[in-house]
Amino acid sequence: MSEMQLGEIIERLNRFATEDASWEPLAGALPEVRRRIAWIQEQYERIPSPLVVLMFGGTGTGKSTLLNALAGAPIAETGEMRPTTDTPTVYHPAGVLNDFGPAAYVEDARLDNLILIDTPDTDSVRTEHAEMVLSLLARADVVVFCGTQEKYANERSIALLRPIMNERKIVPVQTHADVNPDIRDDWRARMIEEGFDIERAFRVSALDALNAKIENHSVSGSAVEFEALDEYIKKKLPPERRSVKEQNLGGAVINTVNALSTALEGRRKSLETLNDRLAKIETDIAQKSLQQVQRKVLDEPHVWVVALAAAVSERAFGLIGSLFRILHGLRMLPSRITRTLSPAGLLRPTSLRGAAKVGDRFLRTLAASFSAEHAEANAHLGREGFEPTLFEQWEKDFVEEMDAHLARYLEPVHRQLTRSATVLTRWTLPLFELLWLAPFVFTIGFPIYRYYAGLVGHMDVILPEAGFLSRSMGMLACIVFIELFLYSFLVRWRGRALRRRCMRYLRKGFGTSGFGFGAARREIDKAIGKVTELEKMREAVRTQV
Ligand SMILES: Nc1nc2c(ncn2[C@@H]2O[C@H](COP(=O)(O)OP(=O)(O)OP(=O)(O)O)[C@@H](O)[C@H]2O)c(=O)[nH]1
Ligand SMILES: [Mg+2]
Repeated sequence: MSEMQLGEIIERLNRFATEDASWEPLAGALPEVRRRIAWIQEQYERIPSPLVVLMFGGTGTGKSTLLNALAGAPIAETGEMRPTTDTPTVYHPAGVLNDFGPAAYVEDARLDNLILIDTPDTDSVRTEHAEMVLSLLARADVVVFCGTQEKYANERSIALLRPIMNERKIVPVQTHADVNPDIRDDWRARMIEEGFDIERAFRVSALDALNAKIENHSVSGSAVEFEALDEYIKKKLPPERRSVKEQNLGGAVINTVNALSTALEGRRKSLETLNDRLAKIETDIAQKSLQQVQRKVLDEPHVWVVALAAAVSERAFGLIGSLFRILHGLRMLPSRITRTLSPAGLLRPTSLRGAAKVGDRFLRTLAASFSAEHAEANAHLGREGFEPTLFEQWEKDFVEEMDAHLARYLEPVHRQLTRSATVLTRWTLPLFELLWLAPFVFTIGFPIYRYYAGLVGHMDVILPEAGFLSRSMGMLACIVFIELFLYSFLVRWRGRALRRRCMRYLRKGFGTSGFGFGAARREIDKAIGKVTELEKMREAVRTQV
């Protein structure tokens, strides 16, 4: 992985981990991921700085002796007592910050881009030594794993390396080569079996090498391979420090992504199942709500007639119009007094908004009837690690969503109602007015015309016979009565037609979305999105490394 790709993937991983998650499996895994990313970013910044090589291993394996041999001077304490080292020795070139904590800092201008650190042991009775090693491991790029014939398969040492497998370059070095046979093949095989990536292993006598260096004669015999190790650590690795560190960081990124994937493995399927379950519950609620709303606004056709009649009487004019208005007012008087008109309130979208409105009360009662469905959804959500939604919150969301739903789907019905009322008043009413006005004008007007025409023409004037007025009035009343009856019938007929139309709108409108679980669904979608992102990241890491 190039440095740019590495930087990109670290940034991506960082973005992934910094977003807050309410989904428990992810939220539980994130703190550790964030800790790891902080370390990765810190090490990423240190790519150009000198390579940090750590002497690592059990007590008495010759770590301090090996460091001294590499330094060519007894800078670290060695000894027969176990353990010997309890303070690290940092052997470093000039210009290096003393930021490895409490340690003996030894500067050597001959070192080039290389810091060698002698650490305490991993396996003695002094358990704080292992802790010290652990904190130093966080800064190491290369681990020189010192082992003797007795200690190379030491579980205490391997246990410290396992969590950072492939995040540090590990170089097994068998010491005491002057007294023990070669165990490197077995050691290497064991390490590879554990999953470590081992490029090279050395076998040296640190003691012989150190003595040769101190006495200033060339190394020979069992110390010969020391020269190769010396060359490898001092000459080969420092110039390659970028690629060594990048490889380490690549390993850390892979491990982090893999750990996350393991934590969330197989969760996609269950998230999708959860989504399906919620969808089913919502469909159920939608259907039951539809039934309830239907019962409320559709099962009683008179509601529609009343609603349309109210809209018509608001616009009515003329004799028939005014009579219709009075008639409607009288008819509604009892229900107005007893306030039993509530269903008609549902037909007015505006009345659905705001608390204490007719629609709101109806919707609250409706919500309360879904407590079982709510509990079931909550149980499913809880099992998948989502925050349960409180009933009060759910009820509030449900009422809001239903309100919006009804407003949306009753909107066209309401428009239709207004249109019908307008047609019935603007076009039909004048026709009805004409129907009584024409006979009236003819009945009353013709005798009057004849009377005046006779006066002018000196003809015989025939006055209407007695009782003419009352008879015409009676006839007029009959006509008006029939018209009023017909008009009311028309309003009633249109009202029922509106009801059928509303039924169609509502059936279409009551889909499955929403119904109080919108927020939970968004959380699930977010979690699915995170799993997808993680899968993509895993794929990107796999192809780039
Ligand atoms: N024969 C032989 N003895 C060695 C070799 N390396 C170290 N020793 C001896 O082993 C003993 C322990 O060596 P140290 O270097 O102190 O071991 P260490 O790993 O630093 O031990 P701690 O500091 O306790 O962790 C010393 O007496 C060394 O002289 C070697 O390659 N061959
Ligand atoms: Mg030591």
